[in-house]
Amino acid sequence: MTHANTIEKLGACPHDCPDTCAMIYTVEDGVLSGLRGNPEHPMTRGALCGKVRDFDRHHYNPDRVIYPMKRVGPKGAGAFERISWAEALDTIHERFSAIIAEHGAEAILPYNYLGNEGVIQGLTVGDAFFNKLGATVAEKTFCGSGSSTAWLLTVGPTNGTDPLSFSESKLIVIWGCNSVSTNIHHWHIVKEAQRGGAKVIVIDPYKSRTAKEADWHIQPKPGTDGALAMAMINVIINGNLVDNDYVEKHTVGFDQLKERAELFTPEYAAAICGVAAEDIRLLAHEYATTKNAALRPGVAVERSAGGAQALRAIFSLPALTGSWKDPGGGVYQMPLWEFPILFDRVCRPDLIPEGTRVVNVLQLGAALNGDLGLTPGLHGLMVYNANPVSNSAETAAIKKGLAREDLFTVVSEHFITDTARYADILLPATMAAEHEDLMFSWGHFFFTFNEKAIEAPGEAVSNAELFRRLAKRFGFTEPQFSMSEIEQMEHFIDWTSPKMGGVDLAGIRERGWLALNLGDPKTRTPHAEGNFPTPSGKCEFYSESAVKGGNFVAPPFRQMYGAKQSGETLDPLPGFVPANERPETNASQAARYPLNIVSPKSHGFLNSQYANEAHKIRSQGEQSILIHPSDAKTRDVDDGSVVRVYNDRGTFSGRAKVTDDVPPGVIVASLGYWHSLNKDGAVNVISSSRFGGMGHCPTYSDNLVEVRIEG
Ligand SMILES: Nc1nc2c(c(=O)[nH]1)N[C@H]1C(S)=C(S)[C@@H](COP(=O)(O)OP(=O)(O)OC[C@H]3O[C@@H](n4cnc5c(=O)[nH]c(N)nc54)[C@H](O)[C@@H]3O)O[C@H]1N2
Ligand SMILES: Nc1nc2c(c(=O)[nH]1)N[C@H]1C(S)=C(S)[C@@H](COP(=O)(O)OP(=O)(O)OC[C@H]3O[C@@H](n4cnc5c(=O)[nH]c(N)nc54)[C@H](O)[C@@H]3O)O[C@H]1N2
Ligand SMILES: [Mo]
Repeated sequence: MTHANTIEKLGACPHDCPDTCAMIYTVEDGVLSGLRGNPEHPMTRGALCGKVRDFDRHHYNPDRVIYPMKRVGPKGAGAFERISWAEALDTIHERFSAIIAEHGAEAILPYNYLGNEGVIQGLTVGDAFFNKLGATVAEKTFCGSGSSTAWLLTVGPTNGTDPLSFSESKLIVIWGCNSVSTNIHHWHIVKEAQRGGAKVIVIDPYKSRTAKEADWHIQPKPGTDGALAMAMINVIINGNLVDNDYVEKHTVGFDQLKERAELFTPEYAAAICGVAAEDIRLLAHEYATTKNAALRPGVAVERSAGGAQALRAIFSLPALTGSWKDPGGGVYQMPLWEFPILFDRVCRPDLIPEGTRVVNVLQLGAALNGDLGLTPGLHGLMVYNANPVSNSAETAAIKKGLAREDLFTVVSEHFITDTARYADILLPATMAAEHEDLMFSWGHFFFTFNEKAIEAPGEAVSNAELFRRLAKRFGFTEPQFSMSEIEQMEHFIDWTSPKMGGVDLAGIRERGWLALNLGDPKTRTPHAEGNFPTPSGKCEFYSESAVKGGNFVAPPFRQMYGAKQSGETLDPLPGFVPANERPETNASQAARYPLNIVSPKSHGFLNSQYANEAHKIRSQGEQSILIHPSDAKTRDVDDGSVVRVYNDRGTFSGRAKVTDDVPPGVIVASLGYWHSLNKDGAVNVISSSRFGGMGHCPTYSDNLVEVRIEG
């Protein structure tokens, strides 16, 4: 029932998730009274996940930060007092200016990620401001950077297979992706294909929700996918399952790949990854001999030392078998390259002073504690769209660094998160229904518009408004610092791109979304005739660019221009790289810490978001530690025991769930729980900040720990 003052606004989910759902907000007398999925949207089809089904309630959470505040207790205690916006901006201006005068602008680091994913309010919202300031350039490689580097080297910046094309697939390999929880709208399509006779294979070290729904679950040890994929290549080549015509016309480096793969017999790979040689043969055979065979690797594959190299091997498979020729063949990865966003206009790399240093924010703890040898050291930090104490690595070191009395920290947030507790100045940020945004997607081919539906509570401002205010206070006069959200959309998108199909901003606002003009998903085969946007125009098994060297962290994870280039070189071919922390590679560490921990996403949280809401914690359950009965037995752990997980980097606790969903030697603890609300700490205290190789990706699946019963 609606009444006279009820209106509807077209919205878009702001979260860092491949699905980017189109929503419809209901507003009654200026109050967000409900929302639902937009049934018109071809990909998200009116369905919302459990996390945002009550998104209206999230907006009215009484714990929200709605006024600027300053810290009044010790760092970390979370005691704040309201101040005015003028005082907040003056304090930031004064403290940043003093740091710049004494140490130079590089002593300031912006730390931001994808708390909000919009083109306007998201990852890149503060880049132009901090570039103008001359701050250290932040390299942000939490997610997708290793897989993107692998993708760009192998097939170039192509969109790959449309997720909607999976309706045509006859064999679907979901590799290191828990689609049931993390990509539900793709999962619906996979399920439909499965009901229509497609075989679904899931490759995951443990029996995830998705693995439980598979026709076949293959269980490699974490971080060993490279061996498995190279063995598939070996079987395909030696079994004469190669599409010779496709390989000849549309690939480079077949002979070198063949040579590299020779070592990886199924027996050799089986000893590394723990999958039986017969199963590897069968997997390769079924993949290569089924027409319309599709691959869906998740972000999780990259999270070990060899993850990105494994992904290069995986991305090579459809060119070997010619599956790019079939609708619903090929690979669905992260189609973010396809969106005609003018990142140079958004980020303004031209404003970066020549030679400005780059710091990778996965190493925030080491950077703050003086362990990276940075000169100048860091004296100012601004965190927005991010919660490093929950989501970064080596978080005990981050907390120690954030507690430094001489560090001036600004945080813009919805809530007093584990990170916000350390802020000197805490600023209130709007939620999605309170601002305008345009969402790209890294999981489908649609732009989605988010209309402002209600006024912000208190004095909360959008990220774009925050940086407008900061730019004004610092006297920056570049035109974009005074553009409204809508003006920025006009300026940041290449509206003339053929992919936009002639639709303008008004057109997107009216409908709520726009399908990029990339062809009918039922028949689409983007690389049937090769046409890979690589330097050779072919699928590059062997990459000349890898040997030449350069900067392999793709934008927008790092703004490439102006900032110092790393000039590294990479292996020209895909392959297997053993994990950093592995019994075979570090015996003394493994003797003390014999268990591999995997820390995937929680079904009921979005990274660390919602993990502070009682009803969301109730439905997700408290922090659990999945452990195999044999590992539990040797440690006197019973189902339901409170256990402590630890290594040299830190310790956290949770409740044991004794289950053979995990294999012996592996434990699973999901991400998101807040330190302040959990029993003690959370999973990333044990995570290493060592990179996983290509693209400086993280190593969340590459950590050894021990478990003991608490008390
Ligand atoms: N162990 C382990 N660690 C991981 C991962 C893992 O799988 N395992 N995954 C990694 C991955 S893939 C990712 S993407 C990162 C995610 O890391 P983050 O991007 O830090 O993740 P979130 O918790 O989604 O968001 C961070 C904060 O942004 C705030 N926020 C949301 N919207 C806005 C806004 O509009 N304005 C402002 N100012 N703030 C806002 C939220 O309140 C939240 O506290 O975590 C990484 N960490
Ligand atoms: N519900 C929910 N959805 C989300 C998010 C969330 O926090 N919650 N976060 C969003 C974000 S930022 C991202 S990046 C995506 C990530 O989505 P996914 O790519 O699905 O990532 P995860 O859930 O971390 O891990 C997926 C699976 O990979 C497995 N895995 C871990 N290590 C390895 C390995 O070495 N090899 C193989 N083969 N498998 C491995 C894990 O056991 C897990 O079951 O999800 C997005 N969607
Ligand atoms: Mo992510």
